[in-house]
Amino acid sequence: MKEPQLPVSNLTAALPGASLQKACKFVVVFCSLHFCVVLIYYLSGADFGILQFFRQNQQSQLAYKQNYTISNATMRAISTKGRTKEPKEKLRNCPETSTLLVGPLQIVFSMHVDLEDIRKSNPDVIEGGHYRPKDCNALQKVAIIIPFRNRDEHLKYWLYYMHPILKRQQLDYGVYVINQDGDKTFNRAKLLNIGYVESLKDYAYDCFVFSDVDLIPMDDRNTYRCFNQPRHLSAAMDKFGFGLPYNQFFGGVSALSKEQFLKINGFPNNYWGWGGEDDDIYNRIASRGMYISRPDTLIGRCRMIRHNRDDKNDPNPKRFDLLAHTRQTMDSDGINTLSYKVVSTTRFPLYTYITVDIGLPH
Ligand SMILES: [Mn+2]
Repeated sequence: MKEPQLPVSNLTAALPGASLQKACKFVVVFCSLHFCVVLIYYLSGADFGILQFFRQNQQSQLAYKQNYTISNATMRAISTKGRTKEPKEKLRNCPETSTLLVGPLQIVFSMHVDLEDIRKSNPDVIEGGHYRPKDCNALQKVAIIIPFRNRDEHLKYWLYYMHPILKRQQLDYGVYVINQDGDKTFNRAKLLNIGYVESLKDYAYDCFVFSDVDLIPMDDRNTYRCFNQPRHLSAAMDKFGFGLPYNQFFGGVSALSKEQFLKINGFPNNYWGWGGEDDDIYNRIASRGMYISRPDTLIGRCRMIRHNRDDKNDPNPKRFDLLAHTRQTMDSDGINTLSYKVVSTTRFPLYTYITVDIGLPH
């Protein structure tokens, strides 16, 4: 015999009392509330418990993946098959040694160079003379600082040769020409200090290359970047028979990281006229327990544009006396006591030009 079917409503009604019904409703409401709270926490990115563990795990996998793509070229070659293209933000680091380098270069200063032609052949250099590689993350951010006055012809050669070299070196760089205003005694080291301060207002540079305007490397393997010791880049100038005039020579082109620069309180501000300031910088470096690193004399070859001594840049007669006391004076004369006025800043297509009033010798 068939059992009598009770209507659903009757079944509910048949349950013992309304209190149980309320309890069920409460459980349902509580569960949905709990679900909502968890969902909100998760979406807002709050880290707790198991979610945190999950995220850390994801990060370490990502770190591993990046490491793997940077460090192992062979494995990369194999793994690129069938791997989807990485989004642009996840560029791999540029290699330690750029593969675009060509080695020895012919450097001559006999031909005519035109700024507009240089600009046209370097369309990837952006206003102010900045460049960064498109297909990899540059290993260093380099500010190139050129102390300057009345050397427009030399600057053209510098820009003509240096932009292509620096691009092949895969650096994230900017070019700063620091022009001393007026026609009073020149002060190279003070202009270099100013270049350090002014370039850092632009961008978070971590390396500073200080270059005379008339020096060009003859080999692009001489990378304009920083090393674990202060670097003397113009290690074999043609002017000195492709060697050094003396072992402690630090003139021409040098590179210091931000840390190395600050460790020696920057450069002296009180060397007015020609000579001595590079030896003072050498003394500062040595007194802080650092040493000079250099490329070998073949890669470190460079050419200087021949020129006569500039006006208002006569040899500084005080330089020997000053040099004898670098250790005693370096903490009270340097980047911590630098004072100057910016007269104007102009962003040219191939360089940033900053004219500064540096005052007079006292
Ligand atoms: Mn010179």
